[in-house]
Amino acid sequence: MAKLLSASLMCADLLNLREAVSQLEKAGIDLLHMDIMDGCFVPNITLGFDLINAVKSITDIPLDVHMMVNDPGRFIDYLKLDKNDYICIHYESDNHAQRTLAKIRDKGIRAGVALNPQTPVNALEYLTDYIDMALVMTVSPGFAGQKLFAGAERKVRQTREFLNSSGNENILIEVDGNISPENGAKLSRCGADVFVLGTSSLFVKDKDMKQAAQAFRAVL
Ligand code: S6P
Ligand code: MG
Repeated sequence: MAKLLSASLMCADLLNLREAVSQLEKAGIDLLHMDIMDGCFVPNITLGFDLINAVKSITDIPLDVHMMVNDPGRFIDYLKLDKNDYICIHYESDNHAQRTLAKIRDKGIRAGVALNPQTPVNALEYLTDYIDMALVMTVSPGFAGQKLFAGAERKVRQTREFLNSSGNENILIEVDGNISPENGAKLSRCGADVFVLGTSSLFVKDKDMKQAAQAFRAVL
């Protein structure tokens, strides 16, 4: 499966987002990772629906929306996305995750489910018919600049084994949190397909984004 790079826009220069998107296009980035937080499910607030829809209107790079909000089903209609985009909701945030995932798919958008570090892989078991992507959090969500959690490699390996042995090898595994080139290389070998690039790789002061993206791809 092709390996995909997803740039985390909350780590970009928020006062120059149009320029950041244009640079990411030139760098050949595959997806734009958009973090939505509500200050309740996670202790932070980041990108909002209007901003995300505005970014969608200026680029052809598909969006990879990561919802870290309680009851995400309430908000799906606010996002103006299409068949190339993803919306990931957290398993832990939704008592009716199956219904919400089906709703995302009914709108013609790709669906994903995200797991916090301590959530077991078998949470995916009855959701595989409703998802295109499993987002394995490699840090507890809420902030950029954290350290990879101790079980990250084992969890990605287990997730890949679970998906392959249940006939779901087409479901992508995304990893998010402290994805440096070194951690990306390790997690790629464990079976990760989509890499969220933030302050550990792409958004580093004085670093050229195109070169950083090329260097990251080279280690996968
Ligand atoms: C935060 C959010 C992430 C971060 C990304 C930052 O929980 O979901 O997408 O933006 O992890 O990357 P880094 O390299 O600073 O950890
Ligand atoms: Mg994220």
